[in-house]
Parts: sequence; structure tokens; C-alpha cells
Amino acid sequence: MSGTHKVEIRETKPFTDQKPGTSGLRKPTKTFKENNYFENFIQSYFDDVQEQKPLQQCTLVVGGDGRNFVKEGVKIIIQMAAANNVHKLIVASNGIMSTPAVSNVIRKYSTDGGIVLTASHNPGGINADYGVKFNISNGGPAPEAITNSIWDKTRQITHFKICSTIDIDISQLHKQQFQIEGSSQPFEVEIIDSVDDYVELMKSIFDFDILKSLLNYEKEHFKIMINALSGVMGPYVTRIFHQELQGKDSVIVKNCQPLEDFGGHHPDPNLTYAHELVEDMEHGDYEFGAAFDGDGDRNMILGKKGFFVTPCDSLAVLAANLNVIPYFRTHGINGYARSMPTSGAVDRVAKKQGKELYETPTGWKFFGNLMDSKKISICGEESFGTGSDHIREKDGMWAVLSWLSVLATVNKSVEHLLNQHWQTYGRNFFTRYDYEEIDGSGPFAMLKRLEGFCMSNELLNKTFPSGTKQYTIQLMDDFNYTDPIDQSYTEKQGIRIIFTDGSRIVFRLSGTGSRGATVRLYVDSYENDPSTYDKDAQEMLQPLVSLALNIAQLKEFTGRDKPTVIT
Ligand code: G16
Repeated sequence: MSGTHKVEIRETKPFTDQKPGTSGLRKPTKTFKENNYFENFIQSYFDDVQEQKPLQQCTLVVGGDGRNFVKEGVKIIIQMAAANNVHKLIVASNGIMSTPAVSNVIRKYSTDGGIVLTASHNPGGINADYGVKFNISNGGPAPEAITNSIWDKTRQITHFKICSTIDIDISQLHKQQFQIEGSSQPFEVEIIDSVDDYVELMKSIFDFDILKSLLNYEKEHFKIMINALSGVMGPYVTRIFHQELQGKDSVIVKNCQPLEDFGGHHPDPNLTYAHELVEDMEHGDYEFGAAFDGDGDRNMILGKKGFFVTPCDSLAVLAANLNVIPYFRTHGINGYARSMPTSGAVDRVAKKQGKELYETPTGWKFFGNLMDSKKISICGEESFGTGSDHIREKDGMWAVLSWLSVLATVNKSVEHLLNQHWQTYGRNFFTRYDYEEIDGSGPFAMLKRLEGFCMSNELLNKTFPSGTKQYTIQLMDDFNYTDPIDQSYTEKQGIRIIFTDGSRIVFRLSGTGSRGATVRLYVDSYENDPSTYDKDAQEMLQPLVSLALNIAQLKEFTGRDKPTVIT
């Protein structure tokens, strides 16, 4: 500790567009880098935390997904935390730590929350996206009451505080203290290893010996392919699969070096953006394949020859087989939850097991209270997120290790396991169409018109022919949710059209895009005729998709005649 660092109070002008979306604030990287845009948002966060607890008593965690401006962002946060009198920051080495690992560190060291510098699955680089999200002391994303309060502050901010003379090497694991002008206590920064705590957590959840033998027994027969899409997960993948599980020969990895622009990849693990994995799997050399997103909370699971497991089915299959995982044998299994647009596949497992099922709005933040109050053990979303109450974020690696634990125990292929699941529960066919980055007001007008139908009930009981089928609308509403724990109320979470045969169409606008508007169309239809189970989902759902596009007049409102992504 040498010298005293001066606190500078710099003038700034507020922005009107710093309202966090589904998961934090996401904007073009250049926007964050200019005109104190980043500093304003961080200062508003510190001001908000200070209202709950004096910052001089707070320890906060800082990590990010390694994209462009993460390292610089971490350094600015350190300088601003010092000036705002924060007691201590725990910082990931080089600023790189996956979102689930940050959640773990927040919980493990009983801190007051943290900041994750990520735009998750959005592309990175100077010409792409950047993001900031805040997590609370349970390790989960800040709920809307907090993000709205931060947003209020961003619209009134006039100054931010910074100690610009603080310089610390964030590549070296160490602790350092700084004397700050006007402060009675030193400001401490601890740089920690990004992977160690997380690996320890995984070892406490899974039986690594079983996984090791799966990957090392009959090597030629059980090979897997993991693609980290040049996001944050590379170091976690190599450490867990190659070192801890000693699977160098059986686990082939790709894109495991975190890159500032994700090597040009769109780090979103779906069939469109993770096509490299799909193509690698199609040759039939690998029994299992997985990809992660930029910050490591999303996952995509594939079986041999690219057999696709929808995230909705992934959640249901894991729910049906949780007892193979030591963590759940010890902690027991509470209920389950899914976001509203996610298919009802897990509902059927919950029903069979006599467990509670919760349906929440889109956004992992809505699962936090349910986990904290032990109402649910695992939850998931159609947007490739699956996780459990071991942390308060979705967790891509957890999902992959869960799947491998199940496969090791049941000794079946991914496809066989799915087929068996459908034989027991029936099959929810599911698809999502994304119409990304639409300019203009068309998407909003389209949603407004659909809201009008919900209010007037004029489509209720109407029958629509589509292809060889007829669909009668049983319910049409704009989804709202009252949190069963704190009674907080959230409305306008997506238009639901539910038909008399149980099929569902959902329309909503994405809250994670950074340019224009992204319309999402979700279609879910249940079948219990075994002769349909091996049918192609797109083929099965075509009549409902056509009907959805007609009811919404999507082409007329958006000018788009095909989606950018189909999953
Ligand atoms: C975030 C949220 C998820 C949500 C997803 C999609 O994921 O954490 O809960 O399902 O966005 O949201 P939207 O449909 O509004 O774009 P991530 O992985 O981007 O943080």
C-alpha cells in the first residue's frame, strides 16, 4: 500500500436509454465506450447498493466473458469502487469468469453481489455488443425492483466518482490494498483464479469417478465433442474434461481459447449459430456433443449424428433422472420451474412425480425466489438455459455434466433416452422462430394488435383451419406473473394463444437485443401417439406456425417472410 489515491468527482450527463432488459443492459460496444456511458451505469449501481447497505461494508465480485472492453471495464470498476468507498472487490483473473462461476463466488464467499460484464450470447468485438449485469447476494440476477431503481438513477445522474491513479495487474493472483483519500479503511482488491472455485463446486455435485470411467472406458465407443465458441468456457472445458476427468483422448474440444470477438462467432449455442458442432456431429464419430454461449450459462446438447435435444426436453429428461446425481440424493428434489414460453414437457414429469411446477416469465431472475425458498430444485428455459439451486444462474457446464451423469448410469444413447422418455410421457413438439433486428415500429404495432385481441376476447372460441387440422382458441392473454414468495407483480410478458387441444402459440419481443426489435414466436404442441414421436418437429408444427403467422399478420407488420433463426 503506497500513497493516498485522490477521489475525483467528474461531471456527466444522464442517458435515457439505460433501462436493463431481460438480463442486464446490452448495447453496442462503442456506445459503452463513449461519453461516460459505462461510468454512468456503474455509478448508478453503486448509488443503489449504498441505499441498501453502506458501501464501506460491502464486498462485491467482478467478472466478465472476455469480450472486447471487459478488461478495461474491470479496471474502471476497480477505480470507481475505490472512489465510492467499497470495502473490497473480488476480481476474476484477467476479468474473465463465466456467469455461473461468478454466481458461485458471490455465494461461496458470502459477498453482497457482483457485476458481470457480458452481453451473453450476443456477438462481441468493437463493432458488436457489450453488456453489464448486476447480481445480488444470493448470486442471482438482480430482480426488476432493483434494476428499475438503478434505471431511475441513470436518468438523474450528474457526477461519478473515480480514483484514476489506481492501477492493478489483474492477470496476477494476489491481494492488494489502497489508501483512499477521505476513507478511514483501506480499499482491498483480490484477484482470484477464474476456474478453481467452480471446479470444486462441480466436484461436490457430481460423481467424477463415474464420469471419468464413462470417458475412459471403451474410448473408441464414447467420444464426445465440445465447442466453446471462443467464449469464456474454454478454460473450464479443458480443466474439467482434460485434467480432472482425464479425457484427453475421448473429449475433443474446439474453440476453447476465449477471444475478444469470439473469433467472429455468434456465441449462441443453437442449431444456426453453433452449426460447426452440428456438422462435426453429423459424421457419427461422437456419442454426445455440446456447445456453450459467450458467458457459459447456456448450453446445447446433441446426440450421435447431430440428434438435437430441445432445451425443453433437456429439462424434462434431467428432471426425470435427477436421482443419478449425488447432489440431489443428498439435498432431495423440490419442485421444478420453467419460463412460460418453454414447452410443457417438464410439467408431465412433475405431475408423475407429484412435484410442484412453476411457470414464470422469461428471465432467470424469476427463478431466484423459488430456489431461495426451496420451492424448486431445477429449472430451465427454451432459450438453452438449464440449471439448479446449486447457484442462482443457469449453468451450461452443470447441464453437460448432468447429461453425462445420466448417460453413464442408464447406459443408453441420447436418442434412445429421448425415445424412452417420450414413450413414458408423450412428446411436446416445440420450435422457436426468431425475427432479429427489425427496424421501425412494425413489431410493436403487431404486438399492440394482439394485445387488443386479448382485451376484446374477439378470437375466443374461434376455429381456424390450417393444413389438415382445425384449431379452436380456448384462451388468449398477455402473460402476467405474481411471485409466490414476495408477491411482486410482472405484466405484459408475452401473448399466449392456447388452443382446445393444448397446443400453444406465444409471441413476445426479446429483451436481450441491442439493435432494432427481435420478435420471437414459440410453438408447442403435445402428442401422445407413439407413431408420431420420431417425426420431424418442423413438419409436425408447420400448420401451427402458419396459423400463428396469419393471426399475427407478421409479414405485413415486419416485412419479414422468413425467420433469421429457427430452433
Ligand atoms: C437471458 C436470460 C434468460 C432469457 C434469455 C432470452 O439469457 O437470462 O432468462 O431466457 O435472455 O431472453 P429474450 O427472449 O428476452 O431475448 P442470456 O443467456 O442472454 O443471459
